[in-house]
Amino acid sequence: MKLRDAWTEDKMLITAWSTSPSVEMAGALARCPFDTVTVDMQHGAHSEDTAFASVRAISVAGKPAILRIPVGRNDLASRALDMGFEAVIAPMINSVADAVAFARAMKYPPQGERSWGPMRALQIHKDYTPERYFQAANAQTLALAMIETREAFADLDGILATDGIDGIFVGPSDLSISWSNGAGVDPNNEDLQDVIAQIGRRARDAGKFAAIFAVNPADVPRFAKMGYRLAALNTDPGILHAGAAVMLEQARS
Ligand code: 3PY
Ligand code: MG
Repeated sequence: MKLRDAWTEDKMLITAWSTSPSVEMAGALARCPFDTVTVDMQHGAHSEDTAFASVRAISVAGKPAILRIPVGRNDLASRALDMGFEAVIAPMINSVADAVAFARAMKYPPQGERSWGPMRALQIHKDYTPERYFQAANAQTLALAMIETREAFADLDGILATDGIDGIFVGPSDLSISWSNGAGVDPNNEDLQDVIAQIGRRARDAGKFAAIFAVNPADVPRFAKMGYRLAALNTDPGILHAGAAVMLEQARS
């Protein structure tokens, strides 16, 4: 398992974000120079079939894989680890109780209540025997709790202090909706930037990883200065459009 080791080098990692229910596309993203690929089952169109096949396609390219589960699907969090994903992002963790339930699904006893059965993970993480996997999994797999509402921000210290939560992942779009009491969605909202900076700083102070979704490439170095060490860079259709725009501009010039 590679993600935690890469992260402890204290460099900004950038993840591709796979929303198309295509194993080929997830594999192609992994062959691009991203550090990792996130498969999105919350808003992305991935099914369990395409997500679980994607983890293999991503690992064949030598990259760690992350899964975002749908809201409250902690059963899928355990299952994602069994399939070989190294990290799970759980959306809408709005309270300590949400964080505890997610962490318990992610960690083996005594820390949590993940049930044993990582047979597919062992095919992907070939360096591990079952016993070594059991000993390493709680420390190596990453539980990332999404902070994307006012309620989550109000409970941030408790969420950060939750045993088994390895880091937080900020969702700026939902946070902007919550922050404006539903007036609109604007992930670049100026008023939010101080809040985003504060979340990054408080996560680092608590010894937890800070991650965030970046709509624009220029946001990534800005977030790095705030202490974030993982940024998702747009989504697969966004990457396709941006690449096509650059290629077509050159082709038509
Ligand atoms: C958000 O910005 O709300 C997200 O969930 C990013 O994926
Ligand atoms: Mg969101």
